[in-house]
Amino acid sequence: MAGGQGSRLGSSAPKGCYDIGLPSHKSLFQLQAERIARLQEVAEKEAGKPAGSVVVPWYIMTSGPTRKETEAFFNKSKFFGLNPKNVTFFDQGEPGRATADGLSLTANRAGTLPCLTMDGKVLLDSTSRVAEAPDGNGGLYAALRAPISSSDKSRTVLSDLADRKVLYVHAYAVDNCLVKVADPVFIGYCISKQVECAAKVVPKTLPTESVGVFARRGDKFSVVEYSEITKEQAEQRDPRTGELAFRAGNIVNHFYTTTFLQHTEAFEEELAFHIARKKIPHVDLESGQGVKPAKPNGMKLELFVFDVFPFTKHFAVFEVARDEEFSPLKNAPGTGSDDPETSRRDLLSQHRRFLERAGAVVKDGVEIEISPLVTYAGEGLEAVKGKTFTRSGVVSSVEELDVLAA
Ligand code: UD2
Repeated sequence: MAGGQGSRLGSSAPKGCYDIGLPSHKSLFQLQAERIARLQEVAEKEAGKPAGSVVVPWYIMTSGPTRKETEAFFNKSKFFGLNPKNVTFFDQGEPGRATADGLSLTANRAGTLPCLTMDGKVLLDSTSRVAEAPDGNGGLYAALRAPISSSDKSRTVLSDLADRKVLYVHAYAVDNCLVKVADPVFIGYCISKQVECAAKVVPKTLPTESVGVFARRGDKFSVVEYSEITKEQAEQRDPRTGELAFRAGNIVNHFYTTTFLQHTEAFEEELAFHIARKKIPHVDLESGQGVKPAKPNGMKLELFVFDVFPFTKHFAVFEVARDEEFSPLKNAPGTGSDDPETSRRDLLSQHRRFLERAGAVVKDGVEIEISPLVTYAGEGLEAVKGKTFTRSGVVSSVEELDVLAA
């Protein structure tokens, strides 16, 4: 899911293109692409299949102007070594695609929704156009059914998954530098549990952390978003342990069976629109002049990707370690949390742990970045056992680790 506008980060480029300042200066997209490449290789070795025979297809959802820039970035980077046939870009939708009959209030058709004033009136973007915004990451489900390209209307993400006989899908937020793309442990767990949907969670420790939390509403499990939970609920603690009562923190890391994704249309109209109060540029109806508000002046309507969970019969939650799997890039440099510096810090400390777990010593202050092409989750580093690293560096092969440790 890479359709967010990334407004908090303050960068105009699509988030996946962002350079978090690693020694290699790899973008988030490159890290994810190389994890896919490594995973295909590990799967081939495990299954005793020839090189290049295992394919993990990658579907990237963009919205509005980020589509063109994202495709250009992949073309310039030669798809980071992946076969372009296995990388598909698809649109969540773009502003201005409201249907001919005026507003497409059912997000399915446009991937966007009109922006409203605080009392529910439609805002105009220009004297002749309604102000719109992407309809939230819940727009994913309709986007999976929309034609991928204007040339072949019949080809959609769902039809491509069916053609490739893909049974299971891993969906994740582009902004998490630690994301284990298509994590075989998570997918294996979900298959063993025979669930239709699942979500990875990390233990929430701060009541104010901007993550949704899993909770039961009636007899259904769902996620209560951080922007909608009450202060009391967020601060409620388990009397036995003192931990937060609602501590299963959602990290936009979900599993689906392809079958489930094919059926979401049946209940999609029941998905609620969530209100986000934001600063929305618009036209002043009196003067006809454009207005750039200094504080939130209107409402954006969003669909949330996790709102399908209550519609499942079998659902699982899989808790993972935060330092191994979750470091989102949300804020501008220097913010101090969920920013490029914390992403860089968390990725490099994970690589340090990979080396130490493999039996190496890494001197304080030494930063070693290991390409995902070498290791997906710390495997395959036996060669560093007993070695000591005193110099920082970026390594793209096990041999280069040897040189660095010398
Ligand atoms: C999301 C989760 C929140 C928590 C948090 C952790 C949802 C609804 N909320 O909140 O529970 O897990 O992340 O970081 O998932 N996106 C689109 N299209 C859109 C809007 C967003 O593709 O119209 C993508 C966006 O590119 C990103 C992901 O969805 O990859 C999460 O979007 P966000 O960063 O705006 O969500 P946030 O941080 O408010």
